[in-house]
Amino acid sequence: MKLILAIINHDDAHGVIQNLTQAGYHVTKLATTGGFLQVGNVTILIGVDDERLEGAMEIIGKRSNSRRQVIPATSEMGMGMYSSMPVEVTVGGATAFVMNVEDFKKF
Ligand code: 2BA
Repeated sequence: MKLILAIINHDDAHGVIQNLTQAGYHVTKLATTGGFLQVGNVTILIGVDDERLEGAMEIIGKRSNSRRQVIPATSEMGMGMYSSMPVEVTVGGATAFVMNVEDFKKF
């Protein structure tokens, strides 16, 4: 069994979760915040049998779009620091980690 931990852009999260659920995957959604942009994103946890891993990754990849995002110079970058110029970055798609699950039980 595997655990997928995927960080998804807030705007794509609804579609990704809907498609995963329709395909029979069990999904847990967490409200998270990116450390760099300090903007809300969505992290999903999916426990899957090995043979269903590829199917879940395919749905996540298909439903997540990368986009350019600009943070204005007035935004704090953390620890009281401000960028002197607006910063533009390409934000995924989705960033997905796949972990081996040693044991899984439901009580
Ligand atoms: P943020 O940390 O807010 O990062 C947003 C985007 O800013 C990143 O997009 C990347 O293009 C850029 N970025 C992040 N850290 C940077 C840095 N130190 N220097 C320059 N540019 C930087 P993505 O890579 O697509 O990441 C989107 C979100 O996914 C991230 O939001 C973070 O919440 C998460 N993430 C990405 N990679 C991760 C990782 N290795 N571990 C944990 N979370 C990760």
